[in-house]
Amino acid sequence: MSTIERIGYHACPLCEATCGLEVRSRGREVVGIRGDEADVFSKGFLCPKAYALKELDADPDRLRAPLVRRDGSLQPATWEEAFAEVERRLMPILSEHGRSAVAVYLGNPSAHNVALGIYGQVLLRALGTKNLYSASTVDQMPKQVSAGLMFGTSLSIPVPDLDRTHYLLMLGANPFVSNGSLMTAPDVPGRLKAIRRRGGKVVVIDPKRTRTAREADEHHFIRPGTDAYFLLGMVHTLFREGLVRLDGLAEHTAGVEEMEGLCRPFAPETVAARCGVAAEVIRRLARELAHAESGVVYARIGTCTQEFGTLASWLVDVINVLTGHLDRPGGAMFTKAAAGGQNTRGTPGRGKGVRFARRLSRVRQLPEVYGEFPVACLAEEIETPGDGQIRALIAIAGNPVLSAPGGARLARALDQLDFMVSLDIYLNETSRHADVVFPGLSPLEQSHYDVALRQLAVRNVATYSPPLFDPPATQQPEWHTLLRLAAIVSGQGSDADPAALDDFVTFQRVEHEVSSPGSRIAGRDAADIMTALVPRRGPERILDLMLRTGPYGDAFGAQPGGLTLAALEANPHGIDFGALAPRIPEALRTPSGKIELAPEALAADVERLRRGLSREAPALALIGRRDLRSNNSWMHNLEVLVKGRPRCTVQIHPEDAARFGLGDGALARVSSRAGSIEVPVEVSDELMPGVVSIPHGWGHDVPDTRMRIAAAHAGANCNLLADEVSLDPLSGNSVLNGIPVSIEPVRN
Ligand SMILES: Nc1nc2c(c(=O)[nH]1)N[C@H]1C(S)=C(S)[C@@H](COP(=O)(O)OP(=O)(O)OC[C@H]3O[C@@H](n4cnc5c(=O)[nH]c(N)nc54)[C@H](O)[C@@H]3O)O[C@H]1N2
Ligand SMILES: Nc1nc2c(c(=O)[nH]1)N[C@H]1C(S)=C(S)[C@@H](COP(=O)(O)OP(=O)(O)OC[C@H]3O[C@@H](n4cnc5c(=O)[nH]c(N)nc54)[C@H](O)[C@@H]3O)O[C@H]1N2
Ligand code: SF4
Ligand SMILES: [Mo]
Repeated sequence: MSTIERIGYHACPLCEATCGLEVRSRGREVVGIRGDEADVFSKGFLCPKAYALKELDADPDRLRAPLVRRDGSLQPATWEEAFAEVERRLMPILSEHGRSAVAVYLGNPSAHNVALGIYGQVLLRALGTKNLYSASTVDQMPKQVSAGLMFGTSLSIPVPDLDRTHYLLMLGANPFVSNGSLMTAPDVPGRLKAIRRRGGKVVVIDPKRTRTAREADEHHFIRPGTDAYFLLGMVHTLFREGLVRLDGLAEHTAGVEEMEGLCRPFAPETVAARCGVAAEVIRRLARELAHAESGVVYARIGTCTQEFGTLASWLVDVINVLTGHLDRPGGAMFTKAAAGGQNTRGTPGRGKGVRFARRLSRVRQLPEVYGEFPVACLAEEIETPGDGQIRALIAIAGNPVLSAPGGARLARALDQLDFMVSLDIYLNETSRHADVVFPGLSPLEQSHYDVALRQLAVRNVATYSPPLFDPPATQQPEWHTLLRLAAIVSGQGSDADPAALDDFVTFQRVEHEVSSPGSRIAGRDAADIMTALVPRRGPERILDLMLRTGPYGDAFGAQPGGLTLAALEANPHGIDFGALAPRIPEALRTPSGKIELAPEALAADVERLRRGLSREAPALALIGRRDLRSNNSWMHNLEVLVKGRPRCTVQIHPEDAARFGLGDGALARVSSRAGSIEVPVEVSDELMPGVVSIPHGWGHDVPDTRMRIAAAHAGANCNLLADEVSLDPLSGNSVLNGIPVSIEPVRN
């Protein structure tokens, strides 16, 4: 064993903050992880989860060989056997029932893993299924819908210019714990504290007095699911008090008058009772924001996973526009990403925009959004017989049995499938249902570039991390696995050569690029470009293509000194392209070439909001929460993170605890229309009275998994309380916050 210590740099792939890590190793063993002080963006920051990468890397439960179901149980198999089994089982389903009989589910890590991101799309194209599902419809889809309609592409989501703002109004987010989302910034806590240090103000709206709320200047409780009312009350105030000030945005904005009409029924006095925030507070916050030297409204998952998720997401940016804070330093700004940004491609300032509902789901007739159906439809599409029924599933880096509503039903449905494939690093609550499981790699054995998250960063930054370790000889990188699956579903068989396939898909991509009118290499020779990419292969080759044709790229010689992957390799701590700069109108891709303030679909949904005005709040409403030492459902097999007091508890206000006869530490049964779970009680005056909180991602007490530590810290699955029926109609996003529940002591 080598005694020489090696130092390598790698971006943390766990959450959206993208911290740079310094990893010390001896041979194949990680001996230490700390923040990379020289990282241009994270400057040494990390959170406790980063240390757990060492344990994740070494976790003996992590899968290291394919598994194939034989005689009812999953058994280790060779790669050839596993691909052959996929071909043998999947091809008859495709030929007998068509492409859409095979569904795909994409989980959250596919947004953090460049191989899965790029080659997952290759598989999808080869498969040609209409049945695509993902974690997006239990997360941020509402924001993608509202941003697409207003600004023209699915990731044209303005982010708060955290480092320069003087006023931040934050709803439904707890970045002291989550480290931020749809707002990529390492050390959000530090950046929030800096706002206050420079004399600015932070206001938090949340049904819980969270860690973030405690660190803010002001916090107000809000009834779960009512943010759209609160925000419309602010819009109303802006118009009523003459605070609307578009300045330079005026000539680029359509729909201001419509917006004025739409907010009329929602005076602060009218919405106050519904949302639980006093009219005077709503009015004052509107004035403060309008008068702030620079300011921004930012909202995240609490405002998305609710029945008015798309409306709330939209109104956030409506306020940013009406107060003149959009596209201004210190306001809500558009990142200009080095790679992959749709709003850096094509004709600047105008585009095709977005279209939804091009088809409807078979059983419930729910509209498609960005090519996917709500994950809440997955179980019924598997269960319901008839033409178009889903008969097979490919699950990639996802655990919908725990992360989606109605997990028990979904688990039963998965067992009814004729065939299921999982790509995962664990045998867990979802992959245990598969017939073939392909293992992923340790994050440290993979290269890393955040294609998606860098499009939402609060600075324009690019960082590439090469793999720190070679994968074991017995393992294949995930892009190989995805290419070989693509070959199988396109009829080339299970023994197709990944290298040849990779040449083919890369060449297709290059051809598409040189024939795209707006491309920086439009009209160039595709073969020349391929030659310029030699000797790279796989994700690196495509990433190099994306970077070089991106806004900072060298455009293959046309812009000498421009960005290339080689330049990133030479700068392991990242390259900083500076603070966000104004991008309106250039960033717009709407057909009108304007910011659409009142898109028809959103305006039409305001009527639903009006009808709900007089609705009473449920006696008890369930919300979710995150924990600094947890990451959705899959970091629970690491002792460093799960040791200590149980994390999966129901938090409840002392008055409610007394009312329902619940003591701290007692076991409670929480029930909803959909189901019932038992969890220990944690009495906490941080909760709004009438609101209880349970984190998601727990419930590891099912058989036939291989996560020994997680099983010993099982917790309960709160998504058994969420149902498949409640969703935001515009985005298909599930309602996971504000679920009416009852609670009672469990008596032994
Ligand atoms: N009630 C409630 N439910 C929620 C939420 C909530 O706030 N409340 N949040 C929602 C949100 S925001 C999200 S993003 C979803 C997440 O939903 P999912 O993506 O379905 O679930 P995860 O728990 O992220 O599961 C990730 C899976 O990927 C595997 N994995 C990790 N790394 C890799 C890799 O490199 N390769 C491969 N192949 N696999 C890998 C893990 O083992 C795990 O099985 O959950 C949602 N569910
Ligand atoms: N440690 C850790 N970090 C993570 C994750 C993790 O699991 N653990 N998951 C990652 C993922 S996938 C994501 S998407 C992000 C999410 O990042 P965030 O959006 O910051 O997510 P949360 O920390 O769950 O904060 C959501 C807040 O919304 C509040 N809330 C609930 N309902 C409502 C409501 O109706 N209105 C308002 N105004 N507030 C409400 C909750 O009380 C909670 O404080 O975090 C990422 N980072
Ligand atoms: S904040 Fe996120 S990216 Fe940074 S170290 Fe923690 S988990 Fe990793
Ligand atoms: Mo998420």
